Amino acid sequence: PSSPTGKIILESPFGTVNPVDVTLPDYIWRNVDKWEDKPMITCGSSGRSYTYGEGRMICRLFASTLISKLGLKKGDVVGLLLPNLPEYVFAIHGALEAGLVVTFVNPLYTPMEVRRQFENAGVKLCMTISLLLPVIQEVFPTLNDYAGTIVFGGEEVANEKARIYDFKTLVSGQTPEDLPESFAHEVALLPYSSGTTGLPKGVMLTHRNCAINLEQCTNKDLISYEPTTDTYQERVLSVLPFFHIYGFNGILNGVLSHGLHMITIPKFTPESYIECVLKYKPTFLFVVPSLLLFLASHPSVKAEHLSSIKEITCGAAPASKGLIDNFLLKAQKDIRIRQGYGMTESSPVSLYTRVILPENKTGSTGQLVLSTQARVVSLTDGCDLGPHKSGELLIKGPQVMAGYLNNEKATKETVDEDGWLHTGDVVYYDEDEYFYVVDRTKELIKVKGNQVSPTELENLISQLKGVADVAVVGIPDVLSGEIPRAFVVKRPGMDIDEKTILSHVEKNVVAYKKLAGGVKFLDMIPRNPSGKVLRNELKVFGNNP
Ligand code: AYL
Repeated sequence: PSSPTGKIILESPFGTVNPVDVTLPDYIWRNVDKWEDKPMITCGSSGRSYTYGEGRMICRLFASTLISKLGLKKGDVVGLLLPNLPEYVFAIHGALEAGLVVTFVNPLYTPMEVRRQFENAGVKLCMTISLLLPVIQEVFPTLNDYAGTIVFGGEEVANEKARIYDFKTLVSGQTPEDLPESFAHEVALLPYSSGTTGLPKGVMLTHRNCAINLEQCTNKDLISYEPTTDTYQERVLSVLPFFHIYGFNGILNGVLSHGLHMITIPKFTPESYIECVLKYKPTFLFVVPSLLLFLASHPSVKAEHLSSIKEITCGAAPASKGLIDNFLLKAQKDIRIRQGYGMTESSPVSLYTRVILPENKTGSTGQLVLSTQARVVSLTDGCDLGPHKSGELLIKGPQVMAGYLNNEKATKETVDEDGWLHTGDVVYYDEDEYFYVVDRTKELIKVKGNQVSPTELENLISQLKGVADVAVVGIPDVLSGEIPRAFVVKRPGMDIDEKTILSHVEKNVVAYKKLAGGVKFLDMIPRNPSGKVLRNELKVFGNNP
C-alpha cells in the first residue's frame, strides 16, 4: 500500500462510515423509541435505576432548565465533579443537548487539581454531589463568571443565594423548551490529556468526533451485542470512570446508542464488584488490564462468578498474552477477550480487535476501525516502515480532535499539517495489518489506565526548597502497569529526605499520582544538549534499585 511520496498508508480493512452530522445526544438517542421501557442505567450499589424513556425525558428537561432557568448560553463550559452515578447521564447529556461544552474531572481530585482544570477550561457552572460540595466551594467562588453549582441529591445543601441548586428541585416543573440546534461541528467535550509532553491540556472533541467514533466501531465484524428486543437486552458492567474518554464515549455512549443495560458502581471494591457480577449477571464487561488482572488472580473471584459473561473488552494500557491466558484459565469457559487501543485525542478508538479473532493474533490490539488510516514511522529517521518494524504510530480519521484548547503550539506538535495524529506510541503491524503496541516514546505515565503527567509532578516537587532538579518517570509495576518514581538532585548545602517529598506529593494530588515508585537521589539528571530529560536512561537506572 505504498504511495509515490514514500509514505506507506494503511487503510481500515472494514471500509468507511457514512458521514455523521448530528450532535452526540441526537446520535445516542436516535433509536430510543425502540427501547423506551427497558432499563438504561442502574447503580449497582444502591439499585437506583432509570429506563430509557425516563432518561431521555430528564435530559431534555434538564437541558431546558440550563438555558431557561440558569441563563446559560450555547458554548458555555460546565465542569463535572461526579463519581459514576446513573445521574451522570443527565448531567452530561443534558448539558450537551443544551449546546454547552463539558469538562470532567476525577471526583477524588484535590482542590488544586480541580482548580487548574476548571480555570483553564473556563468553567462557569459546576455539577457535583453533596459530599464533594466543599471542594467546589474552595475552588469556585474565585472564578469570574460563576453561574452556580448543581448538586445531585442536594436538597439539604441547596442555597439559592449562594447559587447552589438541587438537581431534582431545579428540574421539577420544567417544560421542554426550544433548544439550540445544528452544532454538530462544534466542540462538545474538553477532556484533559497531557498528550506527548507537558501538563494536561484541554482536548477539543466535537460532537461529530464523538458520534462518528461510535459509528466507526459499529460494524458486524466489530460489534457483537445482540440487538435489544422485547425479550432480550445485553447487560454491561463497567466501573471505569465516565470522566475519562474510555468510560464516557467508548463505553457509556456505545451502550446507550444500542439500548443496552448499563450497570455501574461509584466506587470499586473487590466485594462490590463481585456482588454486582452475581446480582446483575452482566453479559459484557469493559476493563483495563489492572482490572483483568484482578479478575484473573484475586482469590475471591471464582470461575462460577463469571458464568454470565460472553465478552470482555480491555483497553487503555497494554494487556499481555500471558494475562489474557491466565484469565481464561481462571474462567474455565470460552469468554471472548477483545482489545481496543485509543487516545483521548482520537475520541478515543483507533484500533479494535474483531469479534472473531484468529488464535494466532492474541495479544494484538487489533485493526484499524472504519475510516481510519495509519502509518508507522521510524523513530530515528522518520521514514515509513513496513510490516514487523517498530516505529511511532500516526493516525488519521474523522475521530481526531479539533486541537488542544488555547494551545496552538501543542496542537501543531501533535497533529501535523496533513492531519496525522502523532500518538507517541511505538507499535508494529504484522503481515495481516494487525497492530501490536510495544512501547511509548511520550513521557506520559499510565497507572492502572489513568494518565499521570510527569511535568505536573516535577512542578510540584520543584516547589520544595531543597530540590535543585527533578525528573519523574514511570517504572514497571505488576499491579498498576506503571508507577511514578522521582529522581531528585538536592540543592547544595540543603538536606531534603524522601519522606518530605512523598508527603508533599501525596497532599496535593489524587492517590494514583503519588510516588509509589519512591524517590532516588542523583548528582545530576541526565539531559540532552537542549535540556530534555533522557527518560529512558532513568528508566533503565530505575530498574536497578
Ligand atoms: P488516554 N495497549 C497499550 N497501550 C494503550 C492501549 C492498549 N490497548 N490503549 C491505550 N493505550 C495507551 O488518552 C497509549 O499509550 O486514552 C495511548 O497513547 O488516557 C494512551 O494509552 C492514551 O491514553 C478503547 C477505548 C482504549 C479507549 C481506550 C483508551 C483511552 C485512553 C480502547 O476501546
